[in-house]
Amino acid sequence: MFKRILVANRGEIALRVIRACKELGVEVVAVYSQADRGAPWLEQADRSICIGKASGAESYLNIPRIIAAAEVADVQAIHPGYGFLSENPHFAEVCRTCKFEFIGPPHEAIRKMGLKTEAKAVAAAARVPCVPGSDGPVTSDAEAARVAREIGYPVLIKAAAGGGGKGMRVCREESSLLASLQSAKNEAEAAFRDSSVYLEKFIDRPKHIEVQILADSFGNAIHLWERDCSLQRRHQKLVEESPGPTLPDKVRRKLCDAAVRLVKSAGYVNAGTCEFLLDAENNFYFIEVNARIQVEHPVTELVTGIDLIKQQIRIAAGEPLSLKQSDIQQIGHAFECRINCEDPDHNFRPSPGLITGLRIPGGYGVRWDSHVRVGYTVPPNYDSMVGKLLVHAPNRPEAMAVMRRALDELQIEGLATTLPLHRRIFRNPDFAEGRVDTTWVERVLFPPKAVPAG
Ligand code: MV4
Repeated sequence: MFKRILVANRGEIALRVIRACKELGVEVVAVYSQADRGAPWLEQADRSICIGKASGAESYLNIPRIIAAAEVADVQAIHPGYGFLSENPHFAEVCRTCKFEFIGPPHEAIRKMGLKTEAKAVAAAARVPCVPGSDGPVTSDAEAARVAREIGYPVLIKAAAGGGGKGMRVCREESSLLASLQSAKNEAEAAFRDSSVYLEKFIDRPKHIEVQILADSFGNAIHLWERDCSLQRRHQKLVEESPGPTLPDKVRRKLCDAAVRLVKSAGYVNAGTCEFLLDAENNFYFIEVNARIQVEHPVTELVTGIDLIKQQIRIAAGEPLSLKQSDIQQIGHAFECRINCEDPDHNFRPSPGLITGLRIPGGYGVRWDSHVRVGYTVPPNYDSMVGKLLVHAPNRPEAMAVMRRALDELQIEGLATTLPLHRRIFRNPDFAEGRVDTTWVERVLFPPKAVPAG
């Protein structure tokens, strides 16, 4: 096992990694930006090192600063958390070159999975169902028109280097295809400096199901069942759960086995997630791999009883997986609400600032993963998540009741948060029946305002 690890992240996930290290008996070094000087989670680290100014580019995204801190602190490994440098293949490669273990996949696997058409090709070769579409990026307007006609409209144009919805365009008929292609390419070039795009059949109102996997460096890979992350607004997830409600057991098993075949054939190592779309007939289609630990990983921890961060660290330290597939049971039901300091009544405008009051929920089946406390000022520089409220209960209705109770217990004063929206969701009859998809929040909770007549 490592003697000392550096956490190249901040906030909730930095604290999550610090806690795992302490339990493993590993020393932990935190880095922080000037905006995070004196932040609460830094007290929990054995040492903390300032790496620069508030902006991400000058701190948590600055590879030379982070490597310098790792040298100074003499660590053996670096945990990137999520966001920031977590899926940057260049950073993973620099870590290796500088003789630090990167606690994540090999840089080759990150790079390959970052190219969405490459990931789809690996999936197809592993007999994993993919959305019908172009083989790789489209190379001409004529090819795009031919493929679109073959798969049938509506089609979705996606950025090959993308993910998370950037550079996506729905196209409903051939007359608008070339204009849609051009604007998707422009957006892809601006966002990823790579204008390549590919085509897929547009799946109407899909659910978003993802499968958590763990793979070691000896060719062993297992899944830890699925999460349903359909509840999102503008590609920002609001609620995640496991198991997926309404997912038939037979489909669940096929989906999870497909994810394991995919990561095995990709040469993937460490923790990762395979994302699928599920259509109204319960057909599933692979869309992409997330080559990192995700925000919602504790949902899986609650139903499986496995600490995913500790597993990541053990795998990076060269240990073989001590878990067999048959050890991994999905027990009861878990939910996570992401609590952001954003105002849902004002188009989710950010609401950073001083936390003047805080009542943290507790009791049976409740977990609060957060880096904030009374007197802490949420800086405006980074993402706005102030905490993740999780619950676990024997079944979905009971888990919903625990979540309603915990949401009512939780009070955050001094800034606007998404808490009132979560209270609404957990009292919604559609949600109670699992009758939601990736378009539900925007269609049902925030319908576009009717244009006044006249
Ligand atoms: C799709 C789709 C429908 N059909 N692909 C959005 C982000 C990226 N990860 C994939 N996304 C989608 N791909 C086809 N062929 C609908 C979405 C989508 C979505 C997917 C997952 C979670 C939320 C979403 C919200 C809107 C659209």
